[in-house]
Amino acid sequence: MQPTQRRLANAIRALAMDAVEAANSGHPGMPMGMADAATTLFTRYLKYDPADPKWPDRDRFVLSAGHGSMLIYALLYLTGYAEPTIEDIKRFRQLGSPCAGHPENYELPGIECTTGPLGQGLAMAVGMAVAERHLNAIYGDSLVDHRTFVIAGDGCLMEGVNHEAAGLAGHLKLGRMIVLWDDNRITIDGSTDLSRNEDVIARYAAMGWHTVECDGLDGNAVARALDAAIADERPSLVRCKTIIGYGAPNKQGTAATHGAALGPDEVAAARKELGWTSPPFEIPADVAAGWRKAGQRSSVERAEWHRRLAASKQRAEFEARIAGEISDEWLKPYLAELIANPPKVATRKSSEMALEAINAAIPATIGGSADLTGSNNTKTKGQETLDAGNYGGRYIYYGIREFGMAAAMNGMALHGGVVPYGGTFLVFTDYCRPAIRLSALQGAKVIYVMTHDSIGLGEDGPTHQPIEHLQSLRAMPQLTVYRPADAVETAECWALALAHEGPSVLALTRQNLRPVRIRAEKHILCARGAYRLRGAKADRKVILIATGSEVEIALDVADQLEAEGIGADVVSMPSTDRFDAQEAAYREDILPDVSNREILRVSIEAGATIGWERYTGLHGLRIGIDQYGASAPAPDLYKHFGFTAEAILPKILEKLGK
Ligand SMILES: Cc1ncc(C[n+]2csc(CCOP(=O)(O)OP(=O)(O)O)c2C)c(N)n1
Ligand SMILES: [Mg+2]
Repeated sequence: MQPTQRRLANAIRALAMDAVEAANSGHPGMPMGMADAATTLFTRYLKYDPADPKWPDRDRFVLSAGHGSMLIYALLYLTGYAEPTIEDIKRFRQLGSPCAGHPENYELPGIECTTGPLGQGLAMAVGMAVAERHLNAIYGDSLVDHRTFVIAGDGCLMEGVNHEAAGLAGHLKLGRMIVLWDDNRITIDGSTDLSRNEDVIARYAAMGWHTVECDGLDGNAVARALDAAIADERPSLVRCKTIIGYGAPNKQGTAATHGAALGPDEVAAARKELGWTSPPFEIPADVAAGWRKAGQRSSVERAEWHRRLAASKQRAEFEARIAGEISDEWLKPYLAELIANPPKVATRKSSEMALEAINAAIPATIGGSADLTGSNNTKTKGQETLDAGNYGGRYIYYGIREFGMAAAMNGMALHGGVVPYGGTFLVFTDYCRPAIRLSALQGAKVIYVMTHDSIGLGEDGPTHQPIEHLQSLRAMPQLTVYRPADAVETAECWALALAHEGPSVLALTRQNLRPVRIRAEKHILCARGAYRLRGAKADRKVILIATGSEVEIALDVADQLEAEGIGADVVSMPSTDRFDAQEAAYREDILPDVSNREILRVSIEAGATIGWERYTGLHGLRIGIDQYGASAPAPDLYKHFGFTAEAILPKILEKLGK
């Protein structure tokens, strides 16, 4: 006899209880409450094949309520993915197990994105749904035709980012996105009545979503709701009314099941309640077979898809897109142009110029800005708007939704086939920060175009002038920060960002800069992170280390030092991250023995000085700004805060004892 849907769902409940019990840590309530809805989704709707977790035309499933990670681990195991194994599940939340506390995309191929920071899964799913429609517009239904499903909790729908994400999805009419809301009316602190009285359904409806409600504990009711969601052209919110910890007779419906082991007595009582007689981590043969069969549902469809791909004229191009192949052919001729005709422009303008070449050569890029298109210089000529009327466009007006934009870009990058870049002011990386962190953690190839990168932005004043931002972003692991000094460095940094697997931040100026790279070079000098832009002429006593807009000031300082017979190297350091990754001999050549007091090291960057002692040594000199800026024209601010050769020179001479 076929196991009932409820019996299949109870396998999820049992594994969730058992794994959390073994770890004495984790969240059984959410998987137990949503087990029936998830079973309906994975046995009757979701298009996926455990034999090929990366099948490009699979439906995407995002567990936005990432604390319920045992739900996805149980589903992957039961449907027949190679990983996780039951041994992995037995070691849930232990060192070395891919069944981490929250789902990590780099641990298991079946996990589309890292979730746990509530709300961001839903927001990343919006990006996945955008990427799907965009690629569909290019490659057609025969190659790209899939949906994006999300399970979100009360928490995901309270976080502010859900508003940005849902607003964007509604505007873009992402009808192939379906969110199942685990409406259990419980969060950690207790009832949602403690903190929420809004009408979530009305809110989503107001943003252009289709909404439908169902009993989330009744698999057939969930199926009817999903049918309605699929039939509607708008994105859908499926309200699944559930009971947290369903099946645990004494604790269900309470916050006690949210994030703690149920305890042996309650687990035994739940087994009785659910009619589940198997010992921990054992799945009865009929249930295991039922799940395996569900996992094979799409195998024929996948085979047919491969036949269509093999016959497609677009096959090679499609495969290259999905593999993430990026041409760098644009770079050489473009650099030659710059050297022939060095422009005196802001690096935000240099970035736009580089993008003209990049967007023409690389069809995968999708640009955008959080309502600062004309300031971030992110839109190139002929770049069409990506919207509900033209999914084939390559420029997204994200609106004033920095966090939503960054999270959507993560989703786009993780979907594959597109390379998203998006802009705002560098100071508003604070608004994007939780998503930038997830870009870094997940290794998502997202390029952040962050302009107005210092007090040099001028009159907008301290609220808009980044101070601590550069150093705080550099502190983030697996994120590469670039601050180029002119058009040549900007082009090089763009090329490096495009070639890199993970995320990059480009910090770019509002104000015009003098070209500092005026000779043709054999190598991409920025690849080393820092390089000697100009060597000392007199006996070297000083090394000036500068980034971005301050490199031209360092050159002026060096001129004046040399005039006094003091030799000074000028090191341009567009990326501390890349410099730190160079071999010791190279680092030593550029910055010999930092403890050596014979040479004074001076850092010059119009931002926080914290961290620069790493390159100057404690005895070095750090020229920066450790206070908030001010509102005035940029040249006045540079003078006021001491960013002129005239102000810096005496400080160096004093340090040298002259
Ligand atoms: C951004 C963020 N804030 C806080 C948390 C900590 N946290 C994890 S689950 C949770 C409660 C979520 O409630 P809900 O989504 O209703 O999940 P349920 O209790 O129903 O499983 C909180 C506050 C988090 N993971 N992410
Ligand atoms: Mg809840």
